[in-house]
Amino acid sequence: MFVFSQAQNREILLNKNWLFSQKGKNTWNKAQVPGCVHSDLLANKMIPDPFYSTNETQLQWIENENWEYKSSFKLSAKDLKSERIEMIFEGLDTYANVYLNQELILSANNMFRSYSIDVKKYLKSGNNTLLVIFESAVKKGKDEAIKLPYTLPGDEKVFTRKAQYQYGWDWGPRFVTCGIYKNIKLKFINEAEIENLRYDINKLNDSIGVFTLKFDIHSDKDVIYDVVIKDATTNELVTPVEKLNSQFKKGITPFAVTATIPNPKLWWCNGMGKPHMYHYTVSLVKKSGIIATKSIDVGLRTIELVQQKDSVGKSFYFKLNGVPVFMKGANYIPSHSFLSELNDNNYRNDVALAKEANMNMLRVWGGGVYADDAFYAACNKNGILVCQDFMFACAMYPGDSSFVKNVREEAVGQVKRLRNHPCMAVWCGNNEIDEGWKNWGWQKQCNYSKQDSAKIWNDYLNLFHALLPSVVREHSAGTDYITSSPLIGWGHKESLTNADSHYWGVWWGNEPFEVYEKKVGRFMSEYGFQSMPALSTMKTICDSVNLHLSSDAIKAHQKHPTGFQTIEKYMARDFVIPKSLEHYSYVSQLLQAHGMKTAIEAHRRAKPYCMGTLFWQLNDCWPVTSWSSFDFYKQPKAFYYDLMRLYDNVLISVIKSDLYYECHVLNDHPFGLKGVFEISIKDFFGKVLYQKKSEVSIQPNSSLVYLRLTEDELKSYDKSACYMSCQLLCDSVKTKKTLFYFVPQKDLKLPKPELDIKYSDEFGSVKIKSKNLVKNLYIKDISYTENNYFDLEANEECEFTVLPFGKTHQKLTFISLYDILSQ
Ligand code: BMA
Repeated sequence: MFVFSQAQNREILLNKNWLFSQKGKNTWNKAQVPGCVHSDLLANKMIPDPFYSTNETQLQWIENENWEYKSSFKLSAKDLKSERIEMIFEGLDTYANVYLNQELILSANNMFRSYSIDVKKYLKSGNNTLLVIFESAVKKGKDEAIKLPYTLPGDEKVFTRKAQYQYGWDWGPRFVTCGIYKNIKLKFINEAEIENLRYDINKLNDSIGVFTLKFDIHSDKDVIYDVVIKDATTNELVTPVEKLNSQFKKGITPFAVTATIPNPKLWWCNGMGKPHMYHYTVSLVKKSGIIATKSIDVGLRTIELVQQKDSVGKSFYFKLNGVPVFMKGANYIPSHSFLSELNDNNYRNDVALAKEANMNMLRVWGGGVYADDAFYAACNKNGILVCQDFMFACAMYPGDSSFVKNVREEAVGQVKRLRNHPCMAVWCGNNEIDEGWKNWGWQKQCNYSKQDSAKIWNDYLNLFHALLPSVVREHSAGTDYITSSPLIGWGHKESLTNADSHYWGVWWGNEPFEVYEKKVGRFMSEYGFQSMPALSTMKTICDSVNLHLSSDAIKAHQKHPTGFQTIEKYMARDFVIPKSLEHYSYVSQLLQAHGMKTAIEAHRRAKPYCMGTLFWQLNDCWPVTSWSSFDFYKQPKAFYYDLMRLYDNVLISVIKSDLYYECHVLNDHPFGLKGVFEISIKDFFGKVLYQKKSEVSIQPNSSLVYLRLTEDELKSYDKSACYMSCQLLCDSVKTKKTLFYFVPQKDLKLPKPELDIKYSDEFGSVKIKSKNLVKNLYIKDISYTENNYFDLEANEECEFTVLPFGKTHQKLTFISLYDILSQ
């Protein structure tokens, strides 16, 4: 048992006592750190809610102003005796001049970097002042843009290393904010420090795991310490005895210890096993006690992106611990327009929702931010692999030496920060820039000369083909890197035979959902369809008078230029267009769910040709109509609930081919399944018209076609009044039922639901039953339960736990597809 040494290093947070003012106005108001100017203006009631109604438009002036933040803190003479004192800025957004006691100590220009400054010589005993002046990123960007002889697609935003979505996106508002968006700390250093704690896996198989823990010891003087490395779970010493007592010269000394684990527990992604992690602590100890201590989680796994030429093109799949795994997941954007509003719990919650939906991969998209540590920690813990973009998206970036140097610093910092998270599967240079340059007409639109084009492309190659992969190689050796996602635009047939694919022929190209069945690539890393958020979410952006599709408020929360027209065009194909906004939102969600089901089932049926499906997009950054699976307030959409079935390891997928109705059973489990498969065709009142029931066995990681029915076999049934119910009953795993309808939703002859609802006061439990089929039963205004928007078969009872009602329980209200078809 060691005690901490008196002299050990310590940190204080400098997040208190901040005031802010518009530069030049000298009117100081309270500010939050971490925070940003928009949140501070709102908290001081100086602006209206940026997310409400059309307020976004009237708040654009903020981005053109400079903003000042100031605070003060006291230090004692004893504090100043520390050998070194560092001020650490974990995140400044973005162009920030920092003055400590009126001396300029930092000019920051990258929100993705953290800065550490030796400030001892500027500090004094008593009161110290800090002033941070943020210059308008928009103006700075524009100043840079005019220095170039050509225009870069992406305008002023590409010159600034700042979250690109802040400049507006097709799902996000334009709020180019600024501020101290992460902690500021002051660190008093008297003793050595442990830096760059990391590990390399040297050997890994079922019988042995060998890895090396590495770190640097940073000391301002020559010292002798015990370096105590312990397994935090068993408390066993890992440092070999001969290495315990070591001498360190002034400066930075690398230290490494190799550990061996017999029969290691591997880190597995969700659905494949447990995401096991080993925990270690590293401490520097001398007689007076512990000088410094750090901990690290070690996830023993190998991950490899396999891109191999084959008879069709080139594969694109991940092997985890040597096993090819089909990736099921989504694209992740920042969960708020104002990043400092997010805390660790928000990140954990997003990852938990991904896990509950049976995902095993998230792609952190390049137009947002490298997520906070809490996000990656949650991914490690929940077995969610991460496909990580560097923060560049849909634009061309400058290539001058100061920009490139800035990017290098950013990349080194981020790669070092993230390299030891077992969730990290691959780094990707950017989002859709290769595709944009080659297919989106930029070169014509911007009227480039041959030389301009050559220069811009060369700058691209320098960043994404040279600099970034070299940083990954240097600081995270062994981690895969791809230059751009996707490499080939969706208009080219090679996009379906090589590399990963963003398929936007549905939505952007207006192609019907059925096209998803044909356009299946090797790894579908983007595709998607919009829907409206729930009415309760829309109520937060306008009053009841404006709750209609043509109100300015609702339109302002749709950022795609033809978003509502596109939704309606698709809606008319399969559904009846509803009259009220509430019904419209409900049907838009069913429509999205229908489209995504078509895509995901096709991707999964195409395994192993296709080895992954990541839809666009998991989440939202404000209340908006978008491609998200759950909205800004974490209200799941209909599609989200279906993901639990679509991404389950066992999926039953029914399709209509030219000749047959086929029922596929897909098994992603690494083990085989035995069970009874039951298919029934039923009418809407529960009468069984057809049934097949038999024993099946499905090999590990494979699929089978269980049944083919011809049109002829079904000709005696009214296909608008019956459906197919398919279920695999297995002892070893619980599987989900799939219901298949033969005609478009608008043609279904649905009966009026006859719901029998039983409330139980105590536990908030509700039992619902109906005499006939209820299609897409949506229970309104409840917080998340494990199911909603589901089909309730005739005489089937379902039970829910909703928020406890207590004695005064409020009656639940519902919408079902019948309400729309009968309107
Ligand atoms: C994808 C993304 C985003 C965009 C989305 C929807 O290509 O990379 O740029 O928001 O399409 O249009």
